[in-house]
Amino acid sequence: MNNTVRWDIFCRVIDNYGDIGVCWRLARQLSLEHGFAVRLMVDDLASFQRIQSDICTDQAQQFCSGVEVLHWGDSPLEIEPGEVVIEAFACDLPASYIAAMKAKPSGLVWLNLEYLSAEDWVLGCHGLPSPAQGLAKFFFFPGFVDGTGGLLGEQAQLSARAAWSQADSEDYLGQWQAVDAHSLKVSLFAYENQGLADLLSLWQQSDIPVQVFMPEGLLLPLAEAALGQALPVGGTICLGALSLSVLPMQSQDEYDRLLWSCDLNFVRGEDSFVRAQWAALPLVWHIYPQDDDAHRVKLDAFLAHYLSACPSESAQALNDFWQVWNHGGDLQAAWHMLLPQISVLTTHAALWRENLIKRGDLATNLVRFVNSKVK
Ligand code: TRH
Repeated sequence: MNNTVRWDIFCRVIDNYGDIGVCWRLARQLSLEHGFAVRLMVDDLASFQRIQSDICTDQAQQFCSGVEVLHWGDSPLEIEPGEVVIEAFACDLPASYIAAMKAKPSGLVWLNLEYLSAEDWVLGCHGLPSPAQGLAKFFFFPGFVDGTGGLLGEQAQLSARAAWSQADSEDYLGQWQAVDAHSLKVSLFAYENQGLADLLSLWQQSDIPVQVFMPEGLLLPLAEAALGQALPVGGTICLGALSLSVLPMQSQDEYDRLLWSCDLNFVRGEDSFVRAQWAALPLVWHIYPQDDDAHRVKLDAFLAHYLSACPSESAQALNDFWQVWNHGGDLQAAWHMLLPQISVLTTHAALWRENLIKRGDLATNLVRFVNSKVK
């Protein structure tokens, strides 16, 4: 396959930034690293612009980082389908596009890119065909183990991470607040989390300085309520041992640099969660909450994998903190157990990343899978 092969990626933004975050990362990588002609159809350009500031919200068609971006609106999409079609997160392709796919004589591979989960059933479903509209559609599952599609990870970012130094971290964080060599540096990205007030309170009373870098978003109103003051984006407040900077939304690549620069990263959803693993530093995951509590099983499934080779005291501390952060409980006690384990958890995070690298990245695995299906 080469750059005469077109990949079409369809993305519907359900909420937040993860849907477009995953699709944009994949689109860029397929174009920049694999040399394909990539077209990204997305229904919400405003959300897209939040993570890629040069996206214009009023353009039906535009080019960005070598990817053709089309606004997926209500009117029928009259385009010739690509050779590879990716439906992200079962977003349902437009009827006009499916009709054009059926009319295409041969050589089309259609995949549904699924949500990330560490549950065992993923292994049995990854790569399976499912007849749809008279065409074969394949399920492609990201994952953490052999037999899944792996995780999205660009070669350029993995190399840049490896070359990132202590001085780079200080320069990066120094944009927001002067870096204290003896502080704990924390990035804080999560959904509305009822534990936030307790966390901010215990950081204020901490024995060591805690420097927090919080992207603007869902946590901001909660932090303002907890601290009883407005927190302007771009500003920093100091309360006891806590210094808290509120960051404007960064590009995806800049957000990676934030993760590489901190000692502990609070992340959420799917894509920031994966980025924190590539950052190879201790992380706290706020999983996307689901109505039927399905997220509890997903959280435990990941922890079982992630902590299987971690020293037991550190594993227990991280497990307990994640449970309290996600489901409530005594955050103060959990924090005091976690803090002394940061150094062991940093070593563990580096080993985890080495294992992920061995499994190959998702885009490369996807290209291999598609090649195996091309007749
Ligand atoms: O934003 P998320 O919660 O996204 C999602 C959605 O809720 C989605 O419906 C759900 O299915 C999925 O999670 C599991 O969290 P996530 O996945 O971490 O996506 C955030 C994206 O935003 C990610 O690509 C990183 C990016 N980002 C930036 O580019 N700049 C920033 O400053 C920050 C904080 C994030």
